Amino acid sequence: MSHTAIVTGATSGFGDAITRRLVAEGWRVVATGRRRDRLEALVEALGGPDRIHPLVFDVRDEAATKAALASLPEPFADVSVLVNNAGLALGTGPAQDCDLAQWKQMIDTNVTGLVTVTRLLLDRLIATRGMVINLASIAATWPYPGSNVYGATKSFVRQFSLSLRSDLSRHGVRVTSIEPGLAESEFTLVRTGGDQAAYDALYRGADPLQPEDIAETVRWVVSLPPHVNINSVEIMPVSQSWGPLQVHRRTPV
Ligand code: NDP
Ligand code: 8X3
Repeated sequence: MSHTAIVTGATSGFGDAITRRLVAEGWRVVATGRRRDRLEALVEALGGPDRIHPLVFDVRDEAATKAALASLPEPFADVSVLVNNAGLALGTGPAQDCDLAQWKQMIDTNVTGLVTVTRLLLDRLIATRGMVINLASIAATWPYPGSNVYGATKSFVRQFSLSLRSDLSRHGVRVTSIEPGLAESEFTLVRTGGDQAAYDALYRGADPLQPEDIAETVRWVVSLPPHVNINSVEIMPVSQSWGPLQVHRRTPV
């Protein structure tokens, strides 16, 4: 494996923390996202263009994604670790109240975008006997009211990760699905359309996971010897656990 990783969605939250952690561990990182100013700030913060290469594209735009990945200069082109982190949730309401455009944006980003980046990099990952790390979610496994399409996109990511394993193991390529629970990041502001009160209420008193916890998990996964594959990692803050299944009763009973 070369020591070059690509991290999608590096402009905030998990992707930003993963990029910082990998660079601190001596990796070269291609950091991607739509917000150029944030990527430029990251390059500045992490010591300049020798260690980190910014790549601005929207994962929903196949042509732009293809052009961006084809433009990578050496040694950044020699990617051996792909961290598919870019993604989002939009909305918290029940399915019957949801906006179809938001559903499609989640599918286009979390599913189609992730698949596009993966397919475009597969030859390089096989050539380097590399690794794919996908950011799924506990919502892939544990549905909750309002998880509807978001949860379904993450189920896709989880299952795609396991299926990729079956195709790639003969090439020595490892695949891991990381499935975090409650984690504090801009994710919740994006999901709620910038509702700071909802953000504060969700995390208050919960000691949620922090992006650095996910970065530490990625560091651990990439540091394991080449014969070891972590298939999936489900991570929650201690404060989060399972409730009873809900029962909706007719009224009057
Ligand atoms: P953030 O909102 O902080 O970061 C999301 C990142 O995704 C940003 O860098 C954003 O970059 C990028 N992104 C979103 N849409 C696109 C797009 N169309 N093209 C390119 N990049 C895009 O969220 P988190 O760091 O919390 O989330 C990262 C991943 O982890 C997501 O896949 C999320 O579903 C998952 N996750 C999050 C959890 C949480 O509770 N926070 C828990 C479990 C999983 P930009 O806007 O610059 O394009
Ligand atoms: C984010 C975690 O529980 O909000 O994927 O769906 S959750």
